[in-house]
Order: sequence, then structure tokens, then C-alpha cells
Amino acid sequence: MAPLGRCFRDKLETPMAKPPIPIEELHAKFGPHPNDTPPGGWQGRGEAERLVKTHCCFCGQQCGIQLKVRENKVIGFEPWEEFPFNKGKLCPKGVKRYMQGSHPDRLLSPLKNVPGRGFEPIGWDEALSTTVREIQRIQKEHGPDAFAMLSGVSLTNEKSYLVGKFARLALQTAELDYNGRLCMVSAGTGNKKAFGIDRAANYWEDILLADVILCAGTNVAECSPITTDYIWRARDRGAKLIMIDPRVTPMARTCDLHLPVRPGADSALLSGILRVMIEEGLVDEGFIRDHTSGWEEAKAAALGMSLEDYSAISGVLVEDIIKAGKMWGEAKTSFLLHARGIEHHTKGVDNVLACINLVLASGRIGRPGCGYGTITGQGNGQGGREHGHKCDQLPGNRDIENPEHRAYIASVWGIEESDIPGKGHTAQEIMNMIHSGEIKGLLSICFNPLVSLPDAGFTTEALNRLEHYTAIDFFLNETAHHADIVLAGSLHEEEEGTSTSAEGRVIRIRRAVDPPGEARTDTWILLEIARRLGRGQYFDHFKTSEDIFNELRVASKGGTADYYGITYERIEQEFGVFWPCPEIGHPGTPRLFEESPHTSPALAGEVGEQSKPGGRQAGYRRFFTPDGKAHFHPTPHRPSAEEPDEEYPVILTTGRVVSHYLSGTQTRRIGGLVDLCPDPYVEIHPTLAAQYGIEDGQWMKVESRRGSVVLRAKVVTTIRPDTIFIPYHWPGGRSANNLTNRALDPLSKIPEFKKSVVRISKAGQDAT
Ligand SMILES: Nc1nc2c(c(=O)[nH]1)N[C@H]1C(S)=C(S)[C@@H](COP(=O)(O)OP(=O)(O)OC[C@H]3O[C@@H](n4cnc5c(=O)[nH]c(N)nc54)[C@H](O)[C@@H]3O)O[C@H]1N2
Ligand SMILES: Nc1nc2c(c(=O)[nH]1)N[C@H]1C(S)=C(S)[C@@H](COP(=O)(O)OP(=O)(O)OC[C@H]3O[C@@H](n4cnc5c(=O)[nH]c(N)nc54)[C@H](O)[C@@H]3O)O[C@H]1N2
Ligand code: SF4
Ligand SMILES: [Mo]
Repeated sequence: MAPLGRCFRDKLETPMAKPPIPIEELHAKFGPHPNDTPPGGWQGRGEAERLVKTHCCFCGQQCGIQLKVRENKVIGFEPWEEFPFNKGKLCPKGVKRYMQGSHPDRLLSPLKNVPGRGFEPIGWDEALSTTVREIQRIQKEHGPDAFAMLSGVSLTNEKSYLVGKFARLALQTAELDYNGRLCMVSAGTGNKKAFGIDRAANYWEDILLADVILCAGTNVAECSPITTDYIWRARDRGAKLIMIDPRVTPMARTCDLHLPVRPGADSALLSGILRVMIEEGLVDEGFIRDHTSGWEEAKAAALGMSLEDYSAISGVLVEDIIKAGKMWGEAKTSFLLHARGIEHHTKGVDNVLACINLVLASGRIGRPGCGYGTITGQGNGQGGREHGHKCDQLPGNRDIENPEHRAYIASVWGIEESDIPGKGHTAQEIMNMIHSGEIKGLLSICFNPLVSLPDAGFTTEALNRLEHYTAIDFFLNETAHHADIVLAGSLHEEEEGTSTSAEGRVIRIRRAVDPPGEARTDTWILLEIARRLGRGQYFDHFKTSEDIFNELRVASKGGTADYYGITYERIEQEFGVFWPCPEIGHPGTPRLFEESPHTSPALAGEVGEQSKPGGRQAGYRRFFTPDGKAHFHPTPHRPSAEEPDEEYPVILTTGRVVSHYLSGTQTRRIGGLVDLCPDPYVEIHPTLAAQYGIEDGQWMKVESRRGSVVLRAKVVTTIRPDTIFIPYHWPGGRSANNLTNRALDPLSKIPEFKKSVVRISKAGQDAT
């Protein structure tokens, strides 16, 4: 472990080791801070009546947390030390998450948007009957697919499953998609092509045993904070860390090799690394022969360009590409992690496949300490992409166009196969169709597309063209400002359910409190709309979340995302169960692709041998592809949808900061998190800033072909001089998505959030 890393950790740990002065004592002595009143006022801070063990509602790490509850209010939290993934640790968002429920902005009743007067509270009957009347009118006039639904994966598995069934059987529309389309779809498409399954190949325990860790396009410290701890623990025992990022992110500051890639050039850089492995004889020929296909094509593609060419495209020095190839190639155990930095591209799937090529060429997968994973972003980004609220998917990660898959789900739902609508369009395509007038009505739940889709000007125009829009949320998010009806739904801690973490671990979300005021659970709202649409017969048997989960288990049975053997009871007893878990009594699968005593009883005697880090095992469980092999794919470089030119010479990339979450609806309302990062800014290198006479802290204008923003410059040496970075958690005139491009990856249909081109200039105070 580098000494710098250790001193960071000591610094972090010291203040925490000192016992805090009890808040009551401080309060009595100094009084409360005028701006820092906890929910329910200071008197609300008293003793908790109960502690509820659940998980953080934010990112895919899904940290265990205990919520303190008093008088049907969540008033604080306690660490949940026993939960094995985070062992009580939380990031700043997890620490503050409890402040949402009693927030003054919390929606407490349905709202109606009255022209000229704005939003006014109305009763449920009026809100639901207006919604249902408009759904029926639009579908009667323009056909069932003229009404679309957009959903989100902060929702539990139960709600994700319910939304899929609701859209297909209650709305009877093909046009359903979800916010994971902006997030996990390049990873999912790449993983399915290469492995036939869409899940991190290993649980995070394997990170601890890795000798080399390669992180591509992920700001681990800010965006998957608990993964940082796993990587640090690996480094404590000497692991080397390689990071590929145009910025020197907090974790990259202490890494062994930082490769400052030019945005959009990862496939070139990764092909260069593969070329080095080939030239240095560092590929595992035996593994490639026995367990993979497509190697010759991938090899030929990697050898198709010289290292000098790869260097020129990627902006990374030849000597660093060679260093990376040797470090990765020579490792005995390793773990490759990637996230949206390589995936948010029109070649997002290719970039994922280029990462997988490096893993397969090394032969280091499916063994202890030998792993690969895409870091799932949203809270239930993993489970939410398995249970059928994607436009092309049915539960269990089944294909909506496969007749056998359709027939099986039809049998579970008690309908004819022909009653299931066909494949619909993806989230951005749905917005395009709203813009063009093909789609006229929208129901959204748990999605804020006005802030999170690219080209916000276009999204605004589209939303203004809707004939009817109903949004289900617990806050009035920016997209919901355009709604006709807003239905007050439920927070994470207001319904029972399950979620699936970045590791593939299915965990229990617990109801701690009931929705306040006239707010209702999301499930109640969906079931009520279904009933009012005359389709109650498909939903009336759902009395509890567990009923929905039990149907989900059956619906997923035999699919790749098989949850059949997972029950609420088991999850509680075992701190979660890893899917696939196809049978009751199956132990679950923390590590994919390994031949285990469970999948192959002949191996029962060799368990000890297998669990040695990197220890060779007798064979691999088949990969989940039709031929049982992992597939290499050639990933030749191609340009991004936009490349810098004379008019727009600077590359813009976008992403996150530690204290805010996604479109910011939830975190921009929490004072402590706003204080950490009150406003967006432009990260810019001093050399580029000097060219335009821009000083640190000064207002600067950033313009793209789509729109512009004026933000303060943050002059830093930790970014490539040809690239600027803007965090995207804000709406309106401060939104990074005023600038970004709607170009999509042809396979995954993810937008190119990580690369567009802009021109920049100094702006006066008046320019804001
Ligand atoms: N604090 C916080 N944590 C979060 C979230 C949040 O909003 N806030 N959201 C969650 C969700 S949904 C997600 S998807 C994840 C996202 O997690 P990450 O993907 O880790 O986060 P991003 O900031 O989107 O992008 C990661 C990095 O990609 C780099 N990058 C930009 N362009 C390129 C490129 O072309 N190539 C490479 N190699 N790198 C590039 C950026 O500099 C950035 O450091 O985080 C999850 N966790
Ligand atoms: N420029 C740029 N744009 C990006 C990205 C980027 O890196 N750069 N990242 C993209 C990525 S990876 C993602 S995941 C998307 C995310 O984009 P969004 O999904 O639009 O972001 P969220 O803030 O999660 O919006 C979800 C809404 O759901 C509500 N909500 C949360 N939980 C629940 C619930 O349980 N029930 C109900 N009813 N509502 C709930 C919240 O209040 C919020 O209003 O943004 C994408 N946009
Ligand atoms: S935001 Fe993510 S890392 Fe932070 S506490 Fe919540 S689940 Fe854990
Ligand atoms: Mo995401």
C-alpha cells in the first residue's frame, strides 16, 4: 500500500475514533443552529422507538443501514455493522438519506396542474379517474402505443416486476422503458454478448484477493464509495491499481498507473493493451482454446494498429500502454471494474467488449481473486434490469421477441401469448416520439428525464407537446412540473421489498414507516390504476409485496436471472442471496462461471483447492452463451458522434460528485449535501483556461450545438487540457444536459453523455 493512501485513511479515521459529544448536551449548551433543524424539530430527535434494518435508497452499493423510527417518522440512522458488504460504513449520502421523509417538499397528496394557477392538491379519486380517462381517450383515438410509460430502478424488484406487468397488461402498451437505459444498458449488452448473462461476474470479496485491479471509466471514490474500501484493502496486501480516466479522480491520485485517456478513445487504448499482451506472450492460450471463441478475430483487430497509432488516438503515452499491458498480463490474480466513463458512448458496448477481451485473454475469471464486474449505478440498477420493465424484456431477463419466452410468461400471467405487446422503443427514442407527436400520453414513475436525458431543450419541447402526463413521485421533480397530474408516491422506507446490489446480492428492503398524509405506496397506486382500467383480474391477488416477489420468482424461473430459490426468509437469514439461485436449497452464486461442487458434484472434494486465490480449478461452469463459451469480439476504433472541430474545439464530459445523486431531486433538498457542493462548475485545466483568459472561480460560458450554460470555472491540474468536465445533478440554466448530444449507441441505445464538443469563453456576471 502506498504510504499516501494509508495517511489518508488515518486522517479519516482519527476524528471518528473520538467519541462524539451527545447532541442533547451540545444543544443544551449552545442551542440549535438556525438552519439545521432535524425532521420533526429538535424534540423529534429523542429516543427511537425502533431500529429497522434496511438498505440505503441511493446507489448500487446498497449499503446496509438501520433507520431510527419514532412516531411513524424516520428520525435518524445507526450503522448496521453486521451487514457484510459495508460493515456499517456509509458515504455522505447514506448518512443524510433519512432526511427525505419529513422534508417540507414531500408530496402529501395528489396534485393537479390548473392552467394559470399551478399545482393544487386534489383527492385520489379525481386524480386517478382523470389519469384513467386520459389513458383511455388517447388509446382510443390513437392506438394503445400512443400512451407510453417510463420507469426507474430506484424501485424495488417487486415494483419493477409490477411495472412490467402493469404496462403490458393494464396499459396494454409496447412503449415501456426505464432510466437504466441511461445507465446500465451498454454493460448489459456487452455482458450478454460475451458471457450470455448480465451481472458482475464476482462478488466483491474477490477484489480483496486481486494482485492487479484495473478501473476503467469509474470515479470509484465518489460514486461507489464502499468499493474504495475493498480496493484499499487489496492494496494493503500489495495489489497494484491501474485507472483509466481523463481526470485524476480522488482514487487515481494514489494509483500505480493512471492512463489519462482522451474521452471516447477507450476501445483504442484497451486494444493497445491487448496488443502488448499478445506481443509479450502474456495471454492464456489454454483458457482461450478451451473456454472461448472469437479469439482470432479479436487478436487480428488488436494487431491491426500500431502502439503509436493507439497512443495517438487515445492520448496515452506508448510507454504507459506497454506498462499497463505488462502489469495486467503478468498478474496472477486480477479484477477489472468499469462504469459509465466507458459506457456512456455511441460505442459503449464496444468499450465494454474491449474490457472483457482483456479479462478473457488473461484467463482470469471465475476463480477466487480473478474477477470482472461493471459497477451497477442505481440502487436497484441490477435487479431493475432483470424483471421486465425494459422495452425488449420480460421477467427473468427474458427476450420479449422470443416465442418460447413469451409463452412461458403468458402462462405465468394467465393470458394468451398474443396478449403480450411486442418490443417497444427505448427511453430516448420514446422522448423522440413524444417530440414528433407519435406518442401523446405519458405515465412516469421514478424518473426525471428533463434533467437526466441529453439535450434538455429538446426534452422540454417534447414534454410541452404531451396531451396528457401523469407522474408518480414523492417530490415534485423538474419533469413533473410539466405534468397534468402528480400522484404522491412512496419513499424507499415506506414499502416492503427486495433489491439487488451491484454484486448480484438480493437483499431485503423494509418498510419502516407508512407514507405520510395522503401519499400512498407506489404499489397501491399502480394496482388502483389497473383496477380502474378494468384489468384488476391480473393484479388483485397481490395483497403484499411478498406476493409479488413470489410471482416474480416463478416468472424468473428458467431465465438467466433466475430468482426461484430466493425467499424473503432466506434473504434475512443469509444477509442476502446471490442470483442465479434456481432451486430452493441452492446456495446462490456469488461467483459466476466457476464449476462448483453444487454445479458439478464430482468436484466436491476439491473445494479447498479451488478457494486458494487464483488456484486452478478442474474446469469452468459453462458460460451462459448458447455454446457455453465466452466470446471475444473485435473492437476496432471508430470516432464518437461528435469530434472537436474549429467551431467547437473542446471536449465536454459529464458525471457526478460524491454529495449529489443523479438528477439531484433527492439530494439537492438536503442542506448538508448542498453545503458540500452547492453548485455545478466547469473543471478546466490551467493551460486551456489560460488560452481563454479564464481564471479560477470566474464565470465561463460553455456552448454546444444544442444549448449553453454559464458556470464558474474550477481550474484544476487533474483533467486533460483538451477536455472539460461538468457534474450533471442540476436543472435549468445550470444543467450539463443543455449541452449533451442525443446520439445513441446502435445496440444499447445509451446516449453519449461522456462526449460532446463545445466552445468556451469568459462570461461577465451579467451573462448569467
Ligand atoms: N455520488 C454519487 N454516486 C453515484 C451516483 C451519483 O449520482 N452520485 N450515481 C450512481 C449511478 S446511477 C451511476 S451510473 C454511477 C456512475 O459511476 P461512475 O461511472 O463512476 O461516475 P461518472 O461520474 O458518471 O463517470 C466516471 C468517470 O468517467 C470519466 N470519464 C469521462 N469520459 C470518459 C471516457 O471517455 N473514458 C473513460 N475511461 N473515462 C471517462 C469521468 O472523468 C469520471 O471520473 O454512480 C452511482 N453512484
Ligand atoms: N449528462 C449526464 N446525464 C446523465 C448521466 C451522466 O453521467 N451525465 N448519467 C445518467 C445515468 S447513469 C442515470 S442512472 C440517469 C438517472 O436519471 P433519473 O433516473 O432521471 O434520476 P433520478 O434523480 O434517480 O430520478 C428519479 C426520480 O425518481 C424519484 N424516486 C426515487 N425513488 C423513488 C421511489 O421509490 N418511488 C417513486 N415513485 N419515485 C422515486 C426521485 O424523487 C426522482 O425524482 O441520469 C443519466 N443522465
Ligand atoms: S449512496 Fe451508495 S455508497 Fe453511499 S451509503 Fe448509499 S448505498 Fe452506500
Ligand atoms: Mo446510472
